Amino acid sequence: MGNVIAVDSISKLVTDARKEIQGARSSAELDQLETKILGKRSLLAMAHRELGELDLEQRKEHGRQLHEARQAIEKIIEDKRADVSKREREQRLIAERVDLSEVITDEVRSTIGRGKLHVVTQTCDTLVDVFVGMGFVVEEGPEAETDWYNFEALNMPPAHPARSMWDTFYLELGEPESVVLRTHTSPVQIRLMEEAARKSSLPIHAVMPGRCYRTETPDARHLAVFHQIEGLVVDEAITFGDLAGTIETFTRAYFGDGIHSRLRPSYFPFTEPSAEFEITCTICRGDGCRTCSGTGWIELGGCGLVDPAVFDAVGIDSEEWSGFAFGFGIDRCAQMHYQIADMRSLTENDLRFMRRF
Ligand code: FA5
Repeated sequence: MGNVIAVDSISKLVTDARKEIQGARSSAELDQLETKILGKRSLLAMAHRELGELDLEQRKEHGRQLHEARQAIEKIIEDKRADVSKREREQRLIAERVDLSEVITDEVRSTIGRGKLHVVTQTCDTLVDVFVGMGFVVEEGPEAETDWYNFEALNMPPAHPARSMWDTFYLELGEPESVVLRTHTSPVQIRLMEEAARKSSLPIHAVMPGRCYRTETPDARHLAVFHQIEGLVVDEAITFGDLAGTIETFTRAYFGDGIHSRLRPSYFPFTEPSAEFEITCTICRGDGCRTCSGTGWIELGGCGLVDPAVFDAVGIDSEEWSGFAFGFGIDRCAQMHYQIADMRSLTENDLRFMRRF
């Protein structure tokens, strides 16, 4: 019978294996034992290989016994592994336990880096605070928008040339309606006005911060994913003077003394008249420098009086109500406020840069 393990030794093999396996203290040790007992070079595997030397009857009987032994050992290993894993997990939980009552002294604190909010989030929070202080409420809308909200209700029917002002990411094209990643926060205006018309809950005084997307190649003043804050006021007898006054009040409150705003005629399909609003360049404080191309002014956003066509689209009577809207870049604001030369630094997650704010 060559070297084939004797039948009565098979049960001893299982007994010995059980003893060894029971003694294992870790998953790693168990893995090693599994290879030793069941692997290619194990006694069991050798015995299997030598079965061919036996006659048919013996081979059958011996083969069955070896198979049962292997199954028994596998089961012992499986049970032990469950046991060991459970123990290892308990030990890990104990090791990783955080003592929430532990007192951290200033000395210890100064040695550990503490996380903080991203500078764009900080800027957004401050902008919102300023507007809330001026009596605005804060609203939000979805980032994936239908064509209706992003374009059509904003007085841009399909094929309107002004659509090309916004390089658009399309999520779904066509039927029943295209879905886009919003190119600006202006669709939230439409949602608010529709809701107010439905619930007869005018007037509206709201700001709407959020993320926007454009298929633009990032450069020092543009990102493909950026943030805007939209403002909307719908009330009785709103004038362009109300808009200009709101923007100037905000500019002084946020940027501080010496920084002013000015409005320059512009075009947006959803406002009439429309303007771009600019603030005193925070780098040269109006003297003229490279950043502001020598003009002393930097463009922050667009604004205007709500176009009656937009009121019609959302079901608000433009004879009774009037309003203004504005929208500007939060990243652009952060760039101006902290004098960040290249806007792309905001997305590169370089800790040396992030720690400045
Ligand atoms: C708009 O997006 C209009 N929805 C603004 C508006 C709202 C007009 C309400 C009238 C009434 P515009 O495309 O110009 O307009 O963008 C406004 C501001 O968003 C820009 O001045 C800039 O500050 C910021 N912005 C625009 N594109 C980017 C970009 N790719 N990266 C960073 N900031 C951007």
